[in-house]
Amino acid sequence: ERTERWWHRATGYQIYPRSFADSNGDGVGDIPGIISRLGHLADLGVGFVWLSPVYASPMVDNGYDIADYRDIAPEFGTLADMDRLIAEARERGIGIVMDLVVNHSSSLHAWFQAARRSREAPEHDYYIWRDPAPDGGPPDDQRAAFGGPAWTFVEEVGRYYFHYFSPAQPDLNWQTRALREEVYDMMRWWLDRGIAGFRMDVISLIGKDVDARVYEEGPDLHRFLQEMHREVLAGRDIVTIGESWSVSPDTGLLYCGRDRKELDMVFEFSHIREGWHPERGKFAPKPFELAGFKRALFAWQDLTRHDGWHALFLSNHDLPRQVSFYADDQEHRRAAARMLATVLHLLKGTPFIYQGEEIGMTNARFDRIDQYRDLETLNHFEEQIALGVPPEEFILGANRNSRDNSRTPMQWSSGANAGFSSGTPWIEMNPNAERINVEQDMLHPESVFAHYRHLVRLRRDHDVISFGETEPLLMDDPAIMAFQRRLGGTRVLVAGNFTGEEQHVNLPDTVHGEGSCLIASHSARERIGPDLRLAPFESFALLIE
Ligand code: ISL
Ligand code: CA
Repeated sequence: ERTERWWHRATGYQIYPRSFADSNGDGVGDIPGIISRLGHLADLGVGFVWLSPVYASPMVDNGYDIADYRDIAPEFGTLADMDRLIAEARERGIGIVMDLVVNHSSSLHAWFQAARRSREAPEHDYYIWRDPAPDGGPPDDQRAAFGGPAWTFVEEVGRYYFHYFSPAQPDLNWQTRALREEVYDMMRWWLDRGIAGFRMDVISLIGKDVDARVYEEGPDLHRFLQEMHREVLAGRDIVTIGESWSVSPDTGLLYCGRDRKELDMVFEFSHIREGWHPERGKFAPKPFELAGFKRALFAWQDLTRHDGWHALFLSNHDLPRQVSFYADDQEHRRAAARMLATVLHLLKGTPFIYQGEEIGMTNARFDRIDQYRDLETLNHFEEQIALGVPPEEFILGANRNSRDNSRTPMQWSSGANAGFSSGTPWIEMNPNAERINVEQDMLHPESVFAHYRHLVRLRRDHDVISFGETEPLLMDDPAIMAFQRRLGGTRVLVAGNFTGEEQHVNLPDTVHGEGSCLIASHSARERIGPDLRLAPFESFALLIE
């Protein structure tokens, strides 16, 4: 059976360092800023922080382009600051999980600089090179995820290198043993500094076979993850979370099954993709449908019933603010934010909170392309406009699903720049910062923060929440998400209304009963019978023993 690990009862918190807290007024969040806000995280009760990249980087992709894996970007601080963050977080019982970005490096990394100078350099084989086509053009027509061709030419070696993302992010060649050794060595170096684990960026891409155009879950993925486990992870009391855009219930346990010796859990995106346009992608608005979303989440609950583990999230730095995307960021914002938290955090798995989510921060609205900073959005804008898409139409889709609308700075107070920075923030603040911020939220009787804090504690204190089985209810209902958790004779009944209208709900007789209210957004509930009425965006959980 399962041995209990610390992260089974913990809640994670994602910090996007650029936008969290700026200590020196240059408009960019930094590590001393994070240290100054550790009290906020301790108050919330989170067990660990997933820190988006803080390594030395030219910041073409805000740090997801690493130039030195063993140093910190000067705008974020120093290695000494990082050590201090690890130590001070630890004193508060919070582990620091680093972002491991090893599908690619920055083109400014010393490895790539050596690789591009000579075919004979040992580092040349750390990257993926192909000869030009007979006409001198790229080897083939593969495209990069951030727009443009996936191949860029280097004069000195007369070859093209492969980049799944931007040209500034050349893919590392995992087939080269020496490269893998370098990565493992670097991981051990960080673990020895006392970090609590890794979130592994697009890790499902490392086994790719470029010639066969197989990127996700390529033939060597699991061989490499098992090797990494043997060489680095085994025997350490850490947590590992892989990011995989392709993983499905069919392949999930290959990453995180008990006997696989690979990862502890994966960020999977099936529920997220439910909100995207099936053909036209993330920049084409599409109304959200709850039924498909529930099917996706419950399929993973079912998968992880006896083996593996579910990483639970709705938002991150690549995704829109959840209250805006899935619920209501206007009239019912507080109830909606609390409802989304209730139904996600009471599932089985490890929940993640994206900075600002705990106060119900909303997507910022941008009207002009020059308000955007993200290379993905800017490149897609160019491409779409060239294809004849009207700019206003593109901006509409971008407001819904671009990465920047959720990357605006953390809103701490009603002061200048919401207490984020005394200078000019690197990206515009959300204009609602004066109203929606940590200070204001904590004063409010319907505090979103207080609701999250409560959920974090419930998970820590109740076995049924950490380990109980999940039984979906009303699976096809387009308005309500409801389920039961069960462990021994204890059950928890959870329900949330995803609409702005009152809903009349008929739960099966078998779940009716009386108990104690664990959490509620409206008035406390102690009994469930026929014809349950749920107010707009109401949510609650009832413990029945
Ligand atoms: O959100 C996405 C799907 O269209 C992509 O923008 C994103 O690249 C994908 O989610 C993978 O994300 C991770 O790797 C990228 C980095 O830009 C993202 O921030 C990171 O989370 C490349 O390192
Ligand atoms: Ca700063």
